[in-house]
Amino acid sequence: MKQHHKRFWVEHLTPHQYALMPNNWYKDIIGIINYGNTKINFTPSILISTPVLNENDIYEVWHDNSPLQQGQYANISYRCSEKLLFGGVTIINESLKIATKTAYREILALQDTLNYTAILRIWNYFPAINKETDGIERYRQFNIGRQDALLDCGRSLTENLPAASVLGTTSGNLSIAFIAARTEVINIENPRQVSSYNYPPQYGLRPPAFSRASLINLYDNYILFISGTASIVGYNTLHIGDVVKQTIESMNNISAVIAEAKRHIATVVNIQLTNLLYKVYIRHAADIQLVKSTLQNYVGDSLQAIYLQADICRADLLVEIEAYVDNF
Ligand code: 3EB
Repeated sequence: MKQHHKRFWVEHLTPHQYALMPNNWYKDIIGIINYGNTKINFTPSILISTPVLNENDIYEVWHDNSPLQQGQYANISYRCSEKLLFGGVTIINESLKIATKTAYREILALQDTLNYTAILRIWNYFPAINKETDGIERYRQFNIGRQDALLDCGRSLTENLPAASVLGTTSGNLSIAFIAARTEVINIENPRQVSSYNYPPQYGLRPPAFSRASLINLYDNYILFISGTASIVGYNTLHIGDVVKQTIESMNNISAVIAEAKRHIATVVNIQLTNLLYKVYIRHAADIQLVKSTLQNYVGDSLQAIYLQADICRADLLVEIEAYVDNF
């Protein structure tokens, strides 16, 4: 994805590749998600303890080739351009519910203060996602904090919701990265899946709040962020215990999301499975070869993906896949 005629793009770099970049390369970075162990010296960046499978750390570097400003707002470090705001926030609090509520209130307040109309994409990470404390699973505590913040800030629980991922790390605190935009965002749902905000109460009394993808026209090009996507049809987990079938079902869902994006904007002909940059979260590191070969069969030789070990937000999910693509 390293194509410098683009005004907005992302690339996945190893620490070695990052270290070799020339000095003038850094100037258009709007933010970095730092997967692995070693914290890099860049602001904003967030360190996410999801082991990178069979590799070194990976730096997910987001570029915006227009004038950037850097700032700090409460716990959020950010950079912004005329069109985009990239923020990173880590909150330390014994209560995950309070940490989440704090982070989201700060994010929504910053978005309002700087006048970015919508959050395009948000990545949420915290340890022990499937662990119950005080009789409630931590993913559900996160959902309570997120919904509380949306309500406190007067936001809809069903509209203008970002594409999102929520994954369990091996250590660290609640860490969130987000991208907000001033341009209108098209929120995409998946006709094969019940919308997250309509999940029945068996998945938590306070449902999740995210859209399946977000599509915007940025610098005269459409870009699409696909949320973390799993083996869920309707609202049920399918293929319990079968990582290969879960991978195929996740890809069937991503295919449906792409078709839905084309239903909204017919001209996005280059938004195709073969052009996506994938991030694959695998619960059991030992499953990587099965997941990788299944994806290679599904997508073909052009597959571009990174593989991280992470816990998924339902204990019966073994794999989750997110993706980014532009229409160039
Ligand atoms: C799902 O479809 C799988 O709570 O923001 C994926 C992406 C999932 C985002 C969220 C949850 C979230 O329900 C889990």
